[in-house]
Amino acid sequence: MDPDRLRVGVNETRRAVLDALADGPVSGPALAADLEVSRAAVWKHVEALRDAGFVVESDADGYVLDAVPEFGGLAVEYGLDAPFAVEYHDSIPSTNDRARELAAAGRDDVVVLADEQTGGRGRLERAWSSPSGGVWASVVCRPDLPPARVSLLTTAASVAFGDAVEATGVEAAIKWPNDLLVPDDDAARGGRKLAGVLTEMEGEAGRVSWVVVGVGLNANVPEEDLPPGATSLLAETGGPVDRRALVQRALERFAALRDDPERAREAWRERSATLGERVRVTLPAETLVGTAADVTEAGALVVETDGGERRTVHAGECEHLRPA
Ligand code: BT5
Repeated sequence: MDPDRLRVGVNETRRAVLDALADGPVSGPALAADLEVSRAAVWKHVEALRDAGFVVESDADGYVLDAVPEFGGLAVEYGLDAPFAVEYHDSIPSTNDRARELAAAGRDDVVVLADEQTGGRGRLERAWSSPSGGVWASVVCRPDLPPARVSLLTTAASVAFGDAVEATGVEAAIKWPNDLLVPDDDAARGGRKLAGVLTEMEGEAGRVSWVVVGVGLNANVPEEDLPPGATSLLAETGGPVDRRALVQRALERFAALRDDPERAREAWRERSATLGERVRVTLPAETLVGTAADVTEAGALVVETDGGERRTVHAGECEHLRPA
């Protein structure tokens, strides 16, 4: 079987039907001939698209696509200029858990997307609140990277979602390593948390087998449904945002940046709330206090400590301190 068929999986024909509908009226028999499936199969796919919220009219010239649903897997795939298939769930325990299953089954470039999570996870098994209305998304990648460079994907995701947030008119800064914040006057906090990234991977002998990059973004979620210190796009803009456009923009940007580490790092620096700040970084065995000087191509933070050392940290908790 051709690898592209495997990659896109069961939705491939449905997506082909959708793409054909997008190009204008097309008759059922013509579509069946083009896609080398039966007319009954075309009809079944059109019905499934209607069930998913697409408005497909049929007139004398054939099927016409009149409207795309607000959110959902095919809604995000439709018009997406990036190589991802999207599996959507109204509610799921954790998109990262589902993405890990798909990764273990050999899938690549699949996004698991949910409106609500009932068991969302942060780092270190912390809970992640994921009420309905959010963007809870996990991308399965199979990059040709050594494990030490996987945080490049976290960098790319933070920048990509930061850019997509900014397109809604909300300012978003990255707090190393994985938070998107809306800046406020509370310097210690750095801002209110809008999104976080949880990257998980499996590999052996210096080679990554798969990576799951999970992003939680408080989109159309009321602030009162979130933990203290968090904010949402709904709270910042005063109205719901177009999650379909936001996810498409983020996925397109992520696909471009993961292939261009230097650009990802540059964009990260520009969006950083951490660089130049006094920080305290808590590592398993010690705590560093100093100035956040740079981020490496692999996504590690370079800290100039008060003791005059230059240290590179790959993972840890980072707190922004008030200037001395
Ligand atoms: C993170 O962890 O920031 C990574 C969050 C990743 C969530 C996504 S959603 C899609 C995918 N599927 C999953 O199951 N997870 C990923 P961390 O840096 O450990 O931050 C966790 C802390 O943020 C919690 O201890 C709370 O204090 C706070 N928090 C929890 N829910 C929040 C929310 N919705 N918005 C802002 N802060 C939150």
